[in-house]
Amino acid sequence: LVNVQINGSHLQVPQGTTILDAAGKCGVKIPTLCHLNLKDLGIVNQAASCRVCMVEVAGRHTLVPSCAEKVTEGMVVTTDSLRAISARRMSVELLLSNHPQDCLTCAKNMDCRLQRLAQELGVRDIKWKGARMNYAKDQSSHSLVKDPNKCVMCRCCETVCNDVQTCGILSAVNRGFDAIVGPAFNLPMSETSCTFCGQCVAVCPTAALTEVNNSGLVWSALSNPNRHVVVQVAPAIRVSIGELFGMAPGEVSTGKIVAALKKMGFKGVFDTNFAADLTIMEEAAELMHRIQNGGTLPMLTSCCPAWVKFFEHQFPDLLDIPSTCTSPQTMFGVIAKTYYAQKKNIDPNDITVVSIMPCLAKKAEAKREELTKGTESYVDIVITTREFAQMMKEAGIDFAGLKDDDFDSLMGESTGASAIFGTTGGVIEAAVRTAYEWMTGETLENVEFTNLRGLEGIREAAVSMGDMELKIGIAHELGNARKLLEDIRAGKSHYHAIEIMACPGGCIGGGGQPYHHGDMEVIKKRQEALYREDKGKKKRKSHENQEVMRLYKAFLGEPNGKKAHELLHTYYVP
Ligand code: HC0
Ligand code: SF4
Repeated sequence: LVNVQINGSHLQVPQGTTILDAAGKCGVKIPTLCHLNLKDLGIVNQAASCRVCMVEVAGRHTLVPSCAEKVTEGMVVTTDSLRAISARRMSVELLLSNHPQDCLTCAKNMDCRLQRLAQELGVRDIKWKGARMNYAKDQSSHSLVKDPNKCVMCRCCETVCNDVQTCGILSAVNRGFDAIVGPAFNLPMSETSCTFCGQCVAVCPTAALTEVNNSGLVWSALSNPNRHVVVQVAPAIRVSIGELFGMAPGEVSTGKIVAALKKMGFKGVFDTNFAADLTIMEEAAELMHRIQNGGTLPMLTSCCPAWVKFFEHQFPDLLDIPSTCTSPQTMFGVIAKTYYAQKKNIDPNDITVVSIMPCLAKKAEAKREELTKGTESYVDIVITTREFAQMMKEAGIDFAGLKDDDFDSLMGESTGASAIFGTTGGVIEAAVRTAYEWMTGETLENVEFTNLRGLEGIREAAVSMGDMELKIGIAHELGNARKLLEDIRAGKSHYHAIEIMACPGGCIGGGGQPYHHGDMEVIKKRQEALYREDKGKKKRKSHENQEVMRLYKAFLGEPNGKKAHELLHTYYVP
């Protein structure tokens, strides 16, 4: 332990602690901008570039960045001297002098760390006026918008993209005044190997990286009397959206979401969980088929679109191992424009399918050529949890005060198995519940496979199914996925099935979720809520979903059969 003194308080901290963390331990908050500490991953952004956390250390002539400087025995630190405060304010003023000051109309208004710092440090005037960066916005992708003029060079996005996701899309380009973080040669994002996971957006302190906002498209569809607009809500939304209305992380608000969507004028309010049960029917059938017929193993889950992009870009030699099932989002769109349209006697061309997803990659997924059959799209508009919350605010909906309502029928029923899709480990647990009963012919009494649960980056478990041991691997975050994929490529993988989700914790930590600033406690609360949802359901296996059963009987035929294949399966392109 090391003895230090911070603003007059004496404390002992372990060797290697930064001044910033030591100060936090004695209740002294040092403002930061570029600092990002993903504690659970052991990843810290080492940029120390913003110079906002400067403090005085006795005996040193210059101020030091507290995020990078480690404490030493007997160190005496002052964080609130006039010199430290002035230096901090000057750093913020310098950043602002080269930053568009359009806060009122900025996508991050009230959610921007630079704005908050300016407010907390009482910046009232910017002494430096002069040239500004003048880059074009990159709006080349369906998922994210990059506005380099708002880049403050904190390099949080770079840390996440390189160290967590191992995608290596973002790094510092250009020098001096023109320096920004972007892809090599400042290529448009759509021309890079970006997976659109959106984790860079999730950690960007300003609006240099934001989602493509589609809420305007939803409002115009809703106001068009000729459109029959239906909506689906992903599993992970219900445990996070409350956070944007002052509710605690993990409070479940399914009924309020339905009530809000009905108020907004959707003609059908449906559940992606219904489609998740449908996905399990297809995926479990495909897994069984592969096991029983000597097909390619391991089979990888394929519902996470950032993960799909990742293996297409990085492992083009392994395109035969992912399941061919499309995601629940896509399956929902397909069923809405075929079965639902028929049942309701509506021309599919008059239906607009809106998805509410915790994910930016889902926006790009909806536009994938393989999933749109030419020009006709199955999912028309995708908005994130954040965009949905914003729309409710625009409409003056008092979310927390809404009375619960129920999803509409035909595509509204769901089981506990689908509830857990939103967390890492959930999809494979759901698949195992169904595969177990189909492979053994026995009833599965205890549906909770707790050894598949948790938040470690890579997990594994074996499940006995009659005389077979099903070996399962699970990874979340793409860097962890890469390790499992490299083992497969090297012929060293012993799994039958692998679940992969690109974001920390799975969809509950998606790039479109309320900002959690790398706090895994928030993710844990959302995860616990999903498992509570599952526990509270009478039916907890996807094949017990009666609406799904009726869909097969009346329309699809057999799981993994001919029609199901035509409509619900896809292929991958390198
Ligand atoms: Fe997910 Fe999904 S579970 S990817 O995380 O599989 O986004 O919530 O909607 O499609 O169901 C996201 C969440 C989904 C899909 C489902 C899957
Ligand atoms: Fe990297 Fe994901 Fe951001 Fe693309 S979306 S730049 S892969 S972090």
